[in-house]
Amino acid sequence: MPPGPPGAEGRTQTLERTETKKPRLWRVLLLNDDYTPMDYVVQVLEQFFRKTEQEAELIMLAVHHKGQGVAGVYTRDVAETKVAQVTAHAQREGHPLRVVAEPESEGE
Ligand code: TYC
Repeated sequence: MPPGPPGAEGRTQTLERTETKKPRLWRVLLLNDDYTPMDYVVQVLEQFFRKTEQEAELIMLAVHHKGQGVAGVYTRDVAETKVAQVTAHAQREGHPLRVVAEPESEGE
């Protein structure tokens, strides 16, 4: 028998919770490759991730040197849309740029 007050058997109880949970956020990562032009990556960061030119250059160079870097952090839907939009744009332009989304771990 489920726990609950006597006489409540078979009835559904709704427990109230006033605390709200924040949705887990997702990182959109740019991956380095040898062919995508640096200027194009900077343009993508400005256009799709709303970075200033200076921010975009720093992120692009970090990706170039370290292999990957965070372009932005969003809810899952927005992150997946960014991945799809940037991947499609790069393909149309003939660049092999790869973009992926990954969840931040709990508490991050
Ligand atoms: N490594 C590329 C080059 O030397 C530049 C680059 C940076 C490519 C970031 C992809 O996500 C990237 N032209």
